[in-house]
Amino acid sequence: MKSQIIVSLAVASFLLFASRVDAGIINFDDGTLGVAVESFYSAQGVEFQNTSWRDSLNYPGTSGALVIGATNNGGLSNIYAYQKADAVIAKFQLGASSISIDAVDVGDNGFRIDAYDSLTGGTLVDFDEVLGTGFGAGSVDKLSVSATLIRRVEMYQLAAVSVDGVLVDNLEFSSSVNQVVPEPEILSYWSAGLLGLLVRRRRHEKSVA
Ligand SMILES: [Ca+2]
Ligand SMILES: [Ca+2]
Repeated sequence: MKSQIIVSLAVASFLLFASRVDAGIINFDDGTLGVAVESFYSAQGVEFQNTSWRDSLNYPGTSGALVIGATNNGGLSNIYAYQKADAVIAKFQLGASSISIDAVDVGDNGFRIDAYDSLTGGTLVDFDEVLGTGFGAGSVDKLSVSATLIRRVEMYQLAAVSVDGVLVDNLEFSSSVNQVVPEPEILSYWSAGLLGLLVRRRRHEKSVA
């Protein structure tokens, strides 16, 4: 009976810890202004490409002092402006089933997020887009994509009708349960528990023999 309880606890704790890598939120406020994000959030399962921290300008809808924008924006005079060829890219190691971001200050250049099923290339599995007016002062739009498996998202302005820019903040993502891969330390924790159980059982068998 006791060993059954221990097994149940081991399995329950394994599932509990495994589910922790199942979802995440990144507010980008732990970075450094002007620096490239790249692999800064790889422990949370996300790697960025052509992405740098930018000043949030305390615009409504942003969190804290920092947001993200394109490292290389194709030479546009506004560092908050970038189009499809210079998209901000996020790659998900485990694969995500739903992803959302806050697009702040989207004006008539619009903004779009494309979701793909591969780290490079692949098939477009979902997209979301928004179009504002003027320079988009005060606007806050949550863009979201969902699919069975998303490995990469690309974010960019739809058009360049003006020098207007956009601020991207608060990335939220979740993975479908069958794509959850436990971290190595969780596996070792779990196997140590099982080993302890086997030793106990042996001792028990010896004592009754
Ligand atoms: Ca932020
Ligand atoms: Ca704007």
